[in-house]
Amino acid sequence: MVERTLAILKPDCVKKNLSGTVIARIEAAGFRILGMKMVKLTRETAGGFYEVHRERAFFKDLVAFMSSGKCVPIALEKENAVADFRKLIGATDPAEADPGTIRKDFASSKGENIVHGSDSPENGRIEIGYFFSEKELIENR
Ligand code: FUP
Repeated sequence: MVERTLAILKPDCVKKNLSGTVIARIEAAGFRILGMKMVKLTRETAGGFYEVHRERAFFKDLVAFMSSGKCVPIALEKENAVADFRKLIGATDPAEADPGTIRKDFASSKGENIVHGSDSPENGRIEIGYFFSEKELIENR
């Protein structure tokens, strides 16, 4: 089934000048980019995005990190997009990520792990809506 998923190039990705490299891997894996923008999240916006983790011990650090520099949210579409994107990026902790995945190759820690990927088709749609209006999502090239 054709699905949508949200990628976010996190502040460590942008700061390490890896945005182009990561986007190239995403495109090479067959994802279509429906929308892309560069944003600097406030603490409030970052906290809202990760609301489900609010009670977790790492929440404060996560919000500080996600609001520490520019991010690039990217709305993606593809057959089986959610699972395929998570396979492309690898496990949350780069130490546990498979060889050849984006996090294995570029991430420095579980907290600073280069890229976000939605964990279900439903969350993909919700998370895309957090950053993009419907008219910013362009299906035909
Ligand atoms: P993922 O779906 O791989 O992005 O991972 P989670 O939704 O479980 O976590 C979201 C973000 O919280 C991670 F990208 C980094 C941060 N995190 C930590 O810093 N420590 C943890 O133990 C788990 C997550």
